[in-house]
Amino acid sequence: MKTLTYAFWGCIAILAASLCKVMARLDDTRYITAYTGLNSTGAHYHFTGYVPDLSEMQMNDSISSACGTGIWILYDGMNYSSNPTGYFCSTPAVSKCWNYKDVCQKGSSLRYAGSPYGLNDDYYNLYEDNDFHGKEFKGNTNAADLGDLDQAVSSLIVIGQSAWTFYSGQDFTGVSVCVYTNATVTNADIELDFIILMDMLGLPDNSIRSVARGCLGELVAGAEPAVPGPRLN
Ligand SMILES: [Ca+2]
Ligand SMILES: [Ca+2]
Repeated sequence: MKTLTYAFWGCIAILAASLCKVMARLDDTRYITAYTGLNSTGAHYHFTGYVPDLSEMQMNDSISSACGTGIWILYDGMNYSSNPTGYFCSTPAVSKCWNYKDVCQKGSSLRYAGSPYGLNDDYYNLYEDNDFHGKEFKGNTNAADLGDLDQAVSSLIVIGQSAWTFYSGQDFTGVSVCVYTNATVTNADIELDFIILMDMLGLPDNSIRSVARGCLGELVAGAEPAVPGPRLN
């Protein structure tokens, strides 16, 4: 149902927004509630999945603030801005509210990075263009080739506690780079580990052709590895 909701479930209209936040469950369910006004005010819509066209919810170019859990990416254009010149805005969060900067208040599509199941499950998202724009190839298992994104990946996000190794050749061959997560957001006992790479660090753009779980690479990006090796950042 395409319903524009004006009052949060369980919150009586006269209650302050802060009380509604207290009532919200603190768990690891990924969601984003987007508001047309700053500070969680105005019309709002609760999202749990990909939204290629926010106009279907009457939220195109109108999101000013949000509350949520996960790494949600808001794009200037529809369909995740296949034109990579558009901006993107993202706020990794666990049960947190934020305002979007002015430049981010023209969002037309929305999607998350990470597993569709557990918030902090080991997972990778590979994107066709810089800044997480365009098509994606994603998963939680080894991939000997990247399908449509073969020699096309320009940015990536890794979530969870496993390292992943990215190769310049199909079938886990060629030059390899190992990527660990390097940042964490927490709230109570809920944890979200991630690394956001807007370019490919030591590998040339559009060079990734396969990916394997674990740190099997010659070069390392992200958090300090257990066995020190050459580092890229
Ligand atoms: Ca827009
Ligand atoms: Ca590319």
